[in-house]
Amino acid sequence: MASATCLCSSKKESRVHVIYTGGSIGMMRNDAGALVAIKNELFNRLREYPCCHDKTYKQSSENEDQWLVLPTVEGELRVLYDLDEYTSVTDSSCMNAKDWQRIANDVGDAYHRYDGFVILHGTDTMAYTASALAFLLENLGKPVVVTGAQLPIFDMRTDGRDNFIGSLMLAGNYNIPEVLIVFGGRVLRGCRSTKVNPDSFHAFESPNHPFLGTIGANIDINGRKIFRSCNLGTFSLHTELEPNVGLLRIYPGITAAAVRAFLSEPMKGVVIQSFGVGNLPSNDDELMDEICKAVKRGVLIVNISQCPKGSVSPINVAGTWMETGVISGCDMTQEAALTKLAYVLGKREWDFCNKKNMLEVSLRGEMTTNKAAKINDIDFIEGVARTLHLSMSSERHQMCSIFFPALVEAAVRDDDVVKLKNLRQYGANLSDTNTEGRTALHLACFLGKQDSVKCLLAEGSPVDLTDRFNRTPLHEAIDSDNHEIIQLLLKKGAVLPEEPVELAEKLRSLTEHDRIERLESYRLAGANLDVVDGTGRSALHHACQLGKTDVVKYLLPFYENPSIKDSLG
Ligand code: ASN
Repeated sequence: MASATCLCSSKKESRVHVIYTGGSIGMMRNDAGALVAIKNELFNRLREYPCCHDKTYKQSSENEDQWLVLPTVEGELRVLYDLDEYTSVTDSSCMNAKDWQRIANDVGDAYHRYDGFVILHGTDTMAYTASALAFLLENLGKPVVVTGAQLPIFDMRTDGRDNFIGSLMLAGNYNIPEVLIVFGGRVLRGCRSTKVNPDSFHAFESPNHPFLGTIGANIDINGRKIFRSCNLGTFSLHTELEPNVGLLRIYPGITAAAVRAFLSEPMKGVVIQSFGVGNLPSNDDELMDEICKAVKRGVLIVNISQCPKGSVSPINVAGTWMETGVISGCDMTQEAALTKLAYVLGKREWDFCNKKNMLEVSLRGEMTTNKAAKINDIDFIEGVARTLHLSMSSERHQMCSIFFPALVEAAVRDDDVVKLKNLRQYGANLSDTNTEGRTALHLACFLGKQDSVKCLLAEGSPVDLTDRFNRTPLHEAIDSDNHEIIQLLLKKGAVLPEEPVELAEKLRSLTEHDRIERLESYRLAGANLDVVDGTGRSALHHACQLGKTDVVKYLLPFYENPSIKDSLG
């Protein structure tokens, strides 16, 4: 057993909730040998199978009749399980999004009462259900194992018993926070799985991701392959799925009319299954035009390959059709791509841009992409607080005072105003000074991050604060020759604090080095260009003396002081 994933606890029992939705696994044979569903029989029959229920075990539970108990396994917790049999157990080929939502709801309702879940399901659409559940069960912290069988669990020759018992062992003993498929001795990520064989006991493959483990003589879990989200929120259930989504498999000779019909209203999202690395018949202008028009209408189009193995590779795609706003589905299975699209489109709180971004990143380990979903700053702080077991507000306050400056600085560097506002709402003081007396506004002006400057000024950051080098945000804006930012600061009342003699010195130096743009920055910041130094000489005097023709041409119009003009002749 992989200790990294085994539930470490002093308890001796774990509790698993089994939901029987249908499929061959729970069917019985009638006299003619045909498979039939017999209502409410599964629980009672399992009770009579010693490998599925240990009648001798003395439970710690008061309500003993509710539970079945797996026989003891050396070194593992006793798995107690109860069973919820759906009233209309169904062949999985009859299931749809409503069934996925129902299962998700039932797991959500029971979430805090169990250590894990097993969903008994038909094999035909199992990978769709497992993928949908992976998205609907947000921030999952427990295993949800979907399993089924090619042959009923009560047949003499069956894969059902091994699949069922293996799933129970996994759900009750392992801390794998994922929706899994357990089938034929394989532990697969649900949203990476696909059914590849209607007869074999190894009916499922995970073509673009290694198995998470195997169940043979031992249960071996590859802890490093388990998906652990960056998002540190607690478990929540999302139940809305957009129904107007579809899978369009391209084939040689497909007509533009067929594509148009498929992409037309009310379709909101389509997964296109293209050829090879993501190719379409790009020589068919009419067909390609239909796709462009759909993208422009706001239909979200995700491109995946018909090849079960490998990934769409946008740079190798023939033509430029993906550049019109089509999203690469990378190496997603069709099941994951379709259910992800329905999930993302069902997120009413996300705007169009956010939905598109979410399709481009891996949310549950469903695809291989180099774009990672960014960890949210607030989740980061909460995560550190949890890891350090900080519960007192003084401790959290101290931790925040360490992290906030770095996070505010990072937000300014990215010119990310949303982040800045989130941080402020979470308690960060955007006007704080660092050890050098500098604020985020100093940095934003220095880096020329205009949106951050606007945001910080609107949040009341002091406009004229001097750091320990006597520099204000206005100095930073001047030194980066950012004229827009200079104007923003002046509007907020910034003034150049220079003494005339000091200013004259600076202007002289700029003149010597032909720094006309910097002279202009000073002028915009309110500097008098005709200010004179201790010897009564202005920048223009110096420019004339040094023969700096361009500087003279620049300075002349600003010279109001008649005595200077006189002295220059
Ligand atoms: N038709 C069945 C189903 O998907 C197949 C099975 O479970 N083996 O429900």
